[in-house]
Parts: sequence; structure tokens; C-alpha cells
Amino acid sequence: MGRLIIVSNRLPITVTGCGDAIEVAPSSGGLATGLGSVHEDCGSLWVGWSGLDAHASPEARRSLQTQLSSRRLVEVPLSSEEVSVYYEHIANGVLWPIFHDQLEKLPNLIEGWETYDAVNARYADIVAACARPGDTVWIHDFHLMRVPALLRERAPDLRIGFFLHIPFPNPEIFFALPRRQWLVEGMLGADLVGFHTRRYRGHFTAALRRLLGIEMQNDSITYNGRRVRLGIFPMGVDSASFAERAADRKVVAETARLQSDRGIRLLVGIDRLDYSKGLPKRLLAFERLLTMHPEWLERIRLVQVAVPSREGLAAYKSVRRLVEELVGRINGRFGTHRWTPIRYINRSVNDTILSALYRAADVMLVTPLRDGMNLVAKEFVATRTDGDGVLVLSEFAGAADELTRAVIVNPYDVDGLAEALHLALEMPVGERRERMQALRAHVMPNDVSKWSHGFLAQLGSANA
Ligand code: ADQ
Repeated sequence: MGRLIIVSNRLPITVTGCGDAIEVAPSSGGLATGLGSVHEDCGSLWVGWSGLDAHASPEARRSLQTQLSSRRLVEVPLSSEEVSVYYEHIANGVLWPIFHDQLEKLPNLIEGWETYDAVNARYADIVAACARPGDTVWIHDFHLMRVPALLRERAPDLRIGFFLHIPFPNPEIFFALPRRQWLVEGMLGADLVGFHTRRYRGHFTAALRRLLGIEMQNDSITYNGRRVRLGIFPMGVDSASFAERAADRKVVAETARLQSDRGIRLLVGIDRLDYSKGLPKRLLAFERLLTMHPEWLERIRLVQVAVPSREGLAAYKSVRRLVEELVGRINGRFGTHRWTPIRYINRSVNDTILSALYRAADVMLVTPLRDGMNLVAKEFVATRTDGDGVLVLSEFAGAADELTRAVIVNPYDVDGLAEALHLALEMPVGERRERMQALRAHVMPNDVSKWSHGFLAQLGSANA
């Protein structure tokens, strides 16, 4: 029976230490958690970058190799120069803003496509060297958009799937990209290309029509004489684990601590500190809420966790500065000797605190300006085994297509968002419960395992 080979930019591990003392630990969040169970259950190989600099000492490299092979992980070595061009400049600095509709965040000079291509070719070489006839390869995300075509050149008979975790933008925006056709042709090396939502697939097929004159029929297109299927697979979370963790003793104790300020209702935000997540507008809406409805003064608090992200890039430094300025201004303007309106935490939190925050939230704020899916919204719903809590969700998150019983908002409309927060805080318990019940009825069965098996089944893999 054929094996599964997962391919992603990073391996699902964090490497610490140096020399012989290299330590490899599983990383958490996003793809690592999402595909971790597939990797365990299918006995698959996982190909990606370890995070270790290619100039690391030979002892460090040997120690890493031993630990990787025991976990069925295969390393793609990258030099620091390659990481800076392929990963930071092209993937995070060019593709990420375009795919999130932020044209003004593009650098004036876009250089480095050759490095992006060379790195993608190295991934394809390593996968081709590991693959055996009958294997299935599942490639992930915008860092590796050329890999499907490059791998197809090296191993024409492999079964290849590609999933895009971020939105596919409207062609009017996508067409600003200098190498647009080359990237799309890269994706079309796959047998199945997956998106989170119907809208992203619609944008992709519109781009195909304009670039290549191809039309989709019955969810597939014909390209270079091959059939390429285009599927919709909204990613879920490990809902059962989140529900189970909600009852954990430590989580219950931490939730009680968070709720110990009697009479203070909690609004909670948990995001990577990324300009696509809409934090400045969310903070402005919170400020407007306190201005328009002063009855909430000393009666609510916003707990905002923002994990530092991509800190080398100027656009990320400036959003961080703006967020910190706004938090300072709002706390200074409205805070009193016994009340601080915003608690701002600029680091990652552990699983216990994450679950306790989801449990303690009266109102959960998920208000990105654009987001492929947004797993935080689904994790919150999965955790609320008590059937209470209000989800305020941006219409521009992929999750909004499924979670229609959330309070859906336009995050660009700051006054409208402030009013939605007020309504969420005032919502009668009966309506809160009825909405949460509908949200849970969707999130609990549509979990991450259903997502991965759905994708692999459509790819026709024996691993589904
Ligand atoms: P991300 O942009 O990283 O993912 P998201 O889907 O919200 O966004 O996933 C973030 C993950 O990190 C969640 O599992 C969350 O629990 C965790 N996390 C966030 N903040 C944290 C914190 N402060 N401390 C600890 N953990 C934290 C990309 C796309 C999304 C898409 C996913 C999956 O941008 O749109 O949903 O991939 O396809």
C-alpha cells in the first residue's frame, strides 16, 4: 500500500540547543496540531525545514538527523540567506500581503523569485528521492506553490495534492503579482488543489480563465492534458480535545481566577500579531464602545493575547507599535485606580491558559481584515461545553461561511463593530445559548480529522 508524504515549509517541531545537546520538541498550533494526528495514524513521512541553520555544526546536524528519523521527519536544509529571501522576503513579505488584499504592504522592489524557485525545487528533489510508486504527496501552503509542478516533472506518476491555507485573492488584486501565471501553473502540477471556501476557489478559477483561458467543469479543469480537481475543504480543529480540555482541573481553576473580578465581563482576543488580524481597528472599536456606552466603564475588560510574529519585517514592527500605542492610550484615558480596561499579553500562552481564556470569555473577538479560515473561532466554540459565550466574527474570515450563527461584523466599520460589541454584551442568555448550540452543532462533527480524511479521500489516497 502507498504511503502518505506530507510536505510543508516547517516540520512540526521546535529545535533548541546546540552541538550534541540539540533537543527536538513537537510544536503546537496551526498545521502542526492539525496534521499531527494524520502523521501519527498514517505512519506518513513529513518533509520540511527544521528551523536549524544550514551552517550548524556537524555534531548538531547528526544529532538532529537521529531525532528526526525516529519521528519519520525528513529535513530540507536551508541556508540563512535562503530563509531570508524565500521565506521572509517572498513568502511573508510579498505573497502574504497580496493574498490578504494588502497591496500597499508590498515592497517597492520585489526580487528573489529565483531563490523561491530554487528552494521549491529542493523540496521537490527531496520528496522525489523519498517517494516510491503508489505514494501520495500532500503539499501545504503559499511557501510551496511551485512544488506541485516541479515534483510532477521529477515523478510524473505520483498522486499529488496541494492545499492553500490562506485566501486566494480576487484576480484584480492577484494580478498585481509579477509572477502570477508562473505561480498558478505551479499549483496546477497537483491532481487536487484544495481551498477553505467556495469564494477562494471562485477567485482561483477566475484567474485561470483570464490567464490561461481555462473553464472549470464539474469541479475540475483540464490542463496540459491532465485533469486537475479543485475542491473545497474548510479546515476544522481537534474539537474533541478542546471539549475535553475544558473540563481539565487546571483549566477550571484558571478560568475561575480569570473570572474572579466580580461584575466584570470579559472580552477576549487571541491572535498572531499580524496586520491581517485587524487588531488596531478592534482596539479602536473597544475605545468607541467605552465612549458611546459609558455604562460599561469599570464593568468590562478586554484581554488581548498577541503572539509576536515575523518581527524582522517592517510592516509587523509598525503594527506592533500601533497596537502598543492604542493599548497605552485607551488604558491611560479610561483606566482608574481600581480598573484597567485592557490587559495586553504580547507572547504565546500555554494550552491551559488558552482554554481558560476561551472558557472565561463572555465575548470572543475574532475580527480579521482577511483570514483564510481562522481556527481560533472554532477552538473557542469547541471549548464552550457550557453552551454559553458569544462569538463576534469578521465576515472576512473563511470561518464566517460556516459559523453563520456568530455575530457577523465588518471589521472596517469601527462604529458598527463597537455597536456589535455592545449588543453581544447585552445579548439575553436564551439567545446566547441558542446561537452557541448551532455553532457547536457545526464545529464538533466537522473536525480536523474529517478535513484531512476528506481531502485525502478526494485525492484518491489509500490513506484516507
Ligand atoms: P494563522 O494565521 O496562524 O493560520 P489561525 O487559524 O487562527 O491563524 O491559527 C492560529 C493557531 O495558533 C490556533 O491554533 C491558536 O490556538 C494558536 N494561537 C494563536 N494565538 C495564540 C497565543 N497567543 N498563544 C497560543 N496559541 C495561540 C493560517 C491561516 C488561517 C488558517 C490556518 C489553518 O492564516 O486563516 O485558519 O492557517 O489553515
